[in-house]
Amino acid sequence: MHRTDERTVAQRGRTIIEMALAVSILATMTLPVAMAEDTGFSVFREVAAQSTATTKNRRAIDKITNFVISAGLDGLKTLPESPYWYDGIKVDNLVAVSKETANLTWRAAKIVFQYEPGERNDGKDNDNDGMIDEGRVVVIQDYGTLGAREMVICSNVSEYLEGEKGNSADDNKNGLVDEKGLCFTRVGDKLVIHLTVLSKNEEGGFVKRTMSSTVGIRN
Ligand SMILES: [Ca+2]
Ligand SMILES: [Ca+2]
Ligand SMILES: [Ca+2]
Repeated sequence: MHRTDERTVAQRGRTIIEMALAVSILATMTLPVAMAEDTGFSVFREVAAQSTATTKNRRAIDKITNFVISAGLDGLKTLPESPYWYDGIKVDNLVAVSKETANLTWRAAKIVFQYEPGERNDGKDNDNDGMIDEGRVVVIQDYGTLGAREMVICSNVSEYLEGEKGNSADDNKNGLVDEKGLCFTRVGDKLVIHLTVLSKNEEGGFVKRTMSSTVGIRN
């Protein structure tokens, strides 16, 4: 009986050691798989955030471009050319066409970069959304009148165009100095529009997307 008990104890001891080894080996095999899956999801989330930012930017710059194309741009012909740039432009917005006379009614409008409500140009994140000094693109209809109305075209616009800083230098080497995340420049008979938007990713950081568009200024 005594020997039998000793064997039983020894067998149990081996079983426990074998189980511990098996768990250890399993953990060693599983860890890289888990790490790979985590890395895979991380890459997937980053790609998804980049895709969202790209879509957001494309929609925004399409809206800006369409607004500019449909406007009267005579006032832009005399704008000083690049390297001058503008974070807003005034245009004439077509608001009505008379059925009887075919006369066109134009009203002044402005499309412009503004800091987000609650955000100030002070290098701090005043509205606690993780972005510093971020802005938006706004169209102001009936600009300069008591009936002026604002319409937001795009939010979370970067304060400066991608790669640029507010340091009196052309950091992103595009010929413009300290240009905003929305900026317009005239190059001959063309108006060039640049836009950088921010989108949050899963890690709490931001993805930047920048696009440009060119519109002919009518003669
Ligand atoms: Ca701020
Ligand atoms: Ca902010
Ligand atoms: Ca620049």
